[in-house]
Amino acid sequence: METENFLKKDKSGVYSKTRTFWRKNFNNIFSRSKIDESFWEDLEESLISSDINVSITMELIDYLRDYSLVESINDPKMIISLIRQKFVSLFKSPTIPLIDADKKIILIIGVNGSGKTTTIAKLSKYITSRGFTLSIAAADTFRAAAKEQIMEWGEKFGYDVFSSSKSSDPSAVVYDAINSAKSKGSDYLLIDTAGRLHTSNNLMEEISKLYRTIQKYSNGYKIFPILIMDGTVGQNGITQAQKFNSIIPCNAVIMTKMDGSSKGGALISISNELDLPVIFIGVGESIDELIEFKPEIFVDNILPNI
Ligand SMILES: Nc1nc2c(ncn2[C@@H]2O[C@H](COP(=O)(O)OP(=O)(O)OP(=O)(O)O)[C@@H](O)[C@H]2O)c(=O)[nH]1
Ligand SMILES: [Mg+2]
Repeated sequence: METENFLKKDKSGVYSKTRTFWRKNFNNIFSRSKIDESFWEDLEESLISSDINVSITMELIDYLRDYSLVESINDPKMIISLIRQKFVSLFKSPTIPLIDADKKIILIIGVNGSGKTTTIAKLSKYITSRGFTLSIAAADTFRAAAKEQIMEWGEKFGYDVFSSSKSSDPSAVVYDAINSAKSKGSDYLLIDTAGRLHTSNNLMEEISKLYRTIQKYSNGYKIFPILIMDGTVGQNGITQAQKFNSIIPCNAVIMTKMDGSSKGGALISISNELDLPVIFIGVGESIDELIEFKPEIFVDNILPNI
């Protein structure tokens, strides 16, 4: 889970799918002998097909065109480093760290099946392995299986899971969970919520109410909402993400299932469009398969190495 492990692991493949896709897509373009009109057209097409959105692509191409004109650059390889800088700058940086001296309530939200419950288990390990104590609130009262899923992880890894057999109102569960976490002195409270579609008004109202409850009774905890997004959905998830973020202003995004996604450009587009940092990526189903996301490392891994 550490950055060093990630670097080691990456050699064997965290970004290998994405890298293979990007290099296949871009190597041919950047190994050309000159910059001409077809170079710009092919570059534009390849960026868009790699899930970089149209407005970012257009802006980037304009910038690169101007730069190569002014600096009289005619070798495609010479602009790779500019793209690198630009890509890295498009990622938003975290304003508040997930882990610091402040106790936090981490509210996990997102659409159905995006990986919320699995990510809670992974984050729990990440946080406790750094010496912090935590409680988990099983506030997905929609599905009985969700509670069981999180209780199983809790039992297996010794996390304190708070759930309620009485209440089907997630706000009530969370209210009790905050008090319980507070009385136990937990440093973190992670809240699992039911998946929902951004178009479901009732369920969006329910999560909004849950958020208001947390704000009202946060009891000394800082609130750190995280949006969980499925990496295989890529850029198509942007509209739903915007809706979630408008109802609950999030601190960060975690992109899951990056092991099954090859385009990768969506990470750049989403971070930029939502104005949110991507702080972790999920790269598998097991508890260790969560990686701190570092834009520089990601970008270095996908751009051609010519
Ligand atoms: N390959 C892969 N699978 C993942 C990853 N994260 C989650 N999954 C799988 O995605 C599926 C859904 O994960 P959950 O954690 O249950 O998703 P959820 O968002 O809690 O789902 P709901 O509560 O139903 O909305 C499960 O089969 C997970 O094992 C990941 O990073 N990589
Ligand atoms: Mg779940």
